[in-house]
Amino acid sequence: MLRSVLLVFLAGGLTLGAPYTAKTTTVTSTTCTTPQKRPSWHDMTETNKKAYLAANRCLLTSPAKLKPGLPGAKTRWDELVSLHQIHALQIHTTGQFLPYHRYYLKIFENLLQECGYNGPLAYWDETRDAGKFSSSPVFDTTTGFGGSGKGAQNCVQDGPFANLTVNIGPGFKSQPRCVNRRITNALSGQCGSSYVATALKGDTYEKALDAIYSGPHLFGHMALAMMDGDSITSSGDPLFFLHHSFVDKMWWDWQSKDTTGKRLKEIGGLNAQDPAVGFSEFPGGMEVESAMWGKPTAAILAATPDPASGDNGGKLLTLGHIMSSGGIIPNATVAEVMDIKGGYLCYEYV
Ligand SMILES: [Cu+2]
Repeated sequence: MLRSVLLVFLAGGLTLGAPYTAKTTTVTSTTCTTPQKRPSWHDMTETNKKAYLAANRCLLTSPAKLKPGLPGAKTRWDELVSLHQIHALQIHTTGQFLPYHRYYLKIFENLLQECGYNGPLAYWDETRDAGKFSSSPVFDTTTGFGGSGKGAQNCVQDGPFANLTVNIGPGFKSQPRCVNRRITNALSGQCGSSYVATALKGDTYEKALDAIYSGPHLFGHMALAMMDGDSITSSGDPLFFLHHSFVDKMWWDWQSKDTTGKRLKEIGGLNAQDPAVGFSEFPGGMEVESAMWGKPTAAILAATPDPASGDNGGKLLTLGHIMSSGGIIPNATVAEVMDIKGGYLCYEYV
């Protein structure tokens, strides 16, 4: 199958029962009167583009801060990637996929602020570049992320992320490797507007979730093959956050399509992967995937949150589910991230 050939995925043992005490969430009472505007990268000011890229580079070259540290993390950037790694089996092919990645973008935004960037996050309106990703301004060498990688490892060799090292991944390993990607224009065709429209047609959260996940989200990953196309640690490439803001926008567009507000409270799915399914895009379930990619190490399991945190011990995701960031920002509930203009979050896509 095209998908399984082109995209490398892994999964390992289930993380149920890992020792972890969830902190109580910070309940916010803030209101959102002037939401920050998140532009497509195409429309971002050149000043903000350069400052945004510089802050990403700063995180990639700053030492890790968390105590106790996250497994394998040597830089502040590694901490962000490690967080994705330790949550990998809870936030893909589960109901948590959309809310956790929305929260993950907030964590990322806070880290950029540590490095002096106070502008908005940007998304990549991939519909504008569908079928011809490689000619997108996103890959500019001075006002973008640099282009497709080169050599056997597909290391990015131009732009702000050339010659930088990420220490998390591949999969559940922690090994130094370059920021790498490989652009395949043909696969990017399915990030086009007709595919996005199709993905947003579902009338329930779970239908929209599945269609976004296995549609433009997955094809974007396949077309970019960030960090070897590894779904556990693809956030090692800063480009990940532009793609996932696009994914977040798709969810928001679906939520906003219903004007009754019903979709601001609608959630569903599991809070952790079903081992028999694993990553849905890589058929065979967790055991097959782990034969190729290994399983979470003891250190990763020890750092992994209880997947049922806030869900009353059940397997189904609820609005009360508590999401955590390893201490980078306060925990948040799924309920808090449902509305991007709800107070805890305050932004809009333009
Ligand atoms: Cu992810």
